[in-house]
Formats: sequence, C-alpha cells, structure tokens
Amino acid sequence: MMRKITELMLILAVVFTAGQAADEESWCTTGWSCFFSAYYKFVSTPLSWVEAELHCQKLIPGGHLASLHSLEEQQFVLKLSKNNVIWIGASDSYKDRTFFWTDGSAWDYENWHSGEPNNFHGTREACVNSYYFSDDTWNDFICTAKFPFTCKVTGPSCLTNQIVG
Ligand SMILES: [Ca+2]
Repeated sequence: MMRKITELMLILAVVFTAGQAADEESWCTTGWSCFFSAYYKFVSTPLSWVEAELHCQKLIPGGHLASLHSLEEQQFVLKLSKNNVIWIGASDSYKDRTFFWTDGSAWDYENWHSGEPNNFHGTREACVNSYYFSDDTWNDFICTAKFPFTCKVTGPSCLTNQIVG
C-alpha cells in the first residue's frame, strides 16, 4: 500500500514538472520573456501612456504596463527593451506625487533620477518612463508623449530567466 502511494506521488510529481515546463515553453514561444514568475514583452511602436496600457491589456488577459519591484527586474526590463526610453506602469494621475502601478501591485520600489519626479517647468507629468536619462532611473513625463513600452503579466514560475526575441 505504502509503495503504491509512493509510486503515485512520484507519477504526480513527474506530471506536474512536465506540465510546468510545457507551460513555460508555450509562453516563451509566443514571444514573452520570463523573469521569475512574470512574463514581459517589449513593444517598439511608440504610443501615449494610456494607449500603451490599453495595448498591454488587449495583448493578454491580466496584462499591464510593466511594474518594477527591484533593481534586478529594472535591469532585466531595460535589457529586454534594448535600452529604449519606455513607458512603465507607474502614474500619479489620481493624486500628484502619489504613484501607483496599473497592475495593482504594491508601490514597494522606486528608482527616480536625481531631481525627479519634478512636473518639469510646472507642467503636470503624471506618467513615468525609464531610460529617459540614458540610465536605469525613472522620470515623470507628459502622458500624451509617445514612447515604446514593455508589458508584463504574471504566469507560471519559469525554470530559467530568459529574454526572447
Ligand atoms: Ca520629469
């Protein structure tokens, strides 16, 4: 009896592992790059911040502009985005200087360039881009400006972090 249970558990473990690998493979073949348990896609077509967010939402269920929660994730996204200035999923459109992520995740990391966010020259800058200063820092900017962008969606944990495309 005990041996049968052990065998069953082993079979289940194999099936689960195979399933996870298949999941990851299918995500990667559709052009999504994996970093731990999230998947990312760089879109080179410049759009306004709102258009970019809507594009991410239409691209895949649960998709949003990328939220960033560590320097490692920031650098992964920059590499994927080929060091373009990109919109990220941060905005303070609801209340000046109170930033949020469009995917609803916690505001637990910031990487502002020195002097940012600044509503430059008194112009309301309610949307956030990355690499504006040719480094990994952030800048608040006018939401109607058009930039490439990177989408993100949470998914199955990947076995290896990798950039696709
Ligand atoms: Ca600014």
